[in-house]
Amino acid sequence: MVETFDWDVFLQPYELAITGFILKLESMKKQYILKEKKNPIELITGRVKTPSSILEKAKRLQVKFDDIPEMIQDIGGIRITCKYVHDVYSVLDLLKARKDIEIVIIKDYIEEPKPSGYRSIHVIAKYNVETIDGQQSIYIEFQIRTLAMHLWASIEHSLRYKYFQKIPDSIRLKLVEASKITALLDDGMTEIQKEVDALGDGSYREEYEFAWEINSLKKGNIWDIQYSEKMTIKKRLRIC
Ligand code: 0O2
Repeated sequence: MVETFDWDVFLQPYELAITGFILKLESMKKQYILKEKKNPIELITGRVKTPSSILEKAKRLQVKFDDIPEMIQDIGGIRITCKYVHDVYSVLDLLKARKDIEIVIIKDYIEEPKPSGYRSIHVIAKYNVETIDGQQSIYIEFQIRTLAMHLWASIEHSLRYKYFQKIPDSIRLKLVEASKITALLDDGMTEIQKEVDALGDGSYREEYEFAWEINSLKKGNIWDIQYSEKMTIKKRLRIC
């Protein structure tokens, strides 16, 4: 059964969903920038698990092959990275307000980090994909985290692979300590942001943050923005 299984056909709706969602979220980010509102989204990435990674997870969780679509709920994953912890919760609210997904589970590993030290918010949602055979409901996992949480998770994730999921105790303990430091870093950054907000005159702050976003546009981070829109914004800020 597994040998003859057509993974391309199976994974196609997930690829469609992830590509589509990245676009939708990039568009939200663009709207914040164009409307000169505080943008909580820093980076949006996505991936579809490989067949070997799906099978490895199914084996680890003792999930039968036919139950994979129902039981492995992170085959399609979207990761949203933010600057501040309060931005993470703003993005969570944005997802909650969306009509095109049905949220099934929210796991708050910021409020309660995993024993490994992992911190993030996971949202499992149902999403309907239009296929030539009609609508297909699939699960997507959204991971929302700060840049500091992401730094820790990326390093820990690669160590898990290096040590085949069995990180030596001494390193595991150091990772837990490092995770606590990233939490302190997040708190420290929020403090700084609050102080800047309290000190600064609002118009200066917005202008500054807007200029920062425009810089991102110039660097091509938001590549789908119309050239004419870019020029209007640049002229307004006199950064042409
Ligand atoms: P990849 O390469 O990202 O696909 P559960 O604990 O089962 O109730 P959870 O945590 O949502 O719920 O599920 P799971 O299956 O443990 O983890 C899903 C994904 O979350 C992982 O995918 C990781 O991306 C991330 N993750 C969860 N826990 C950790 C952790 O302790 N460290 C790191 N670095 N990432 C974690 P995959 O399949 O591991 O890999």
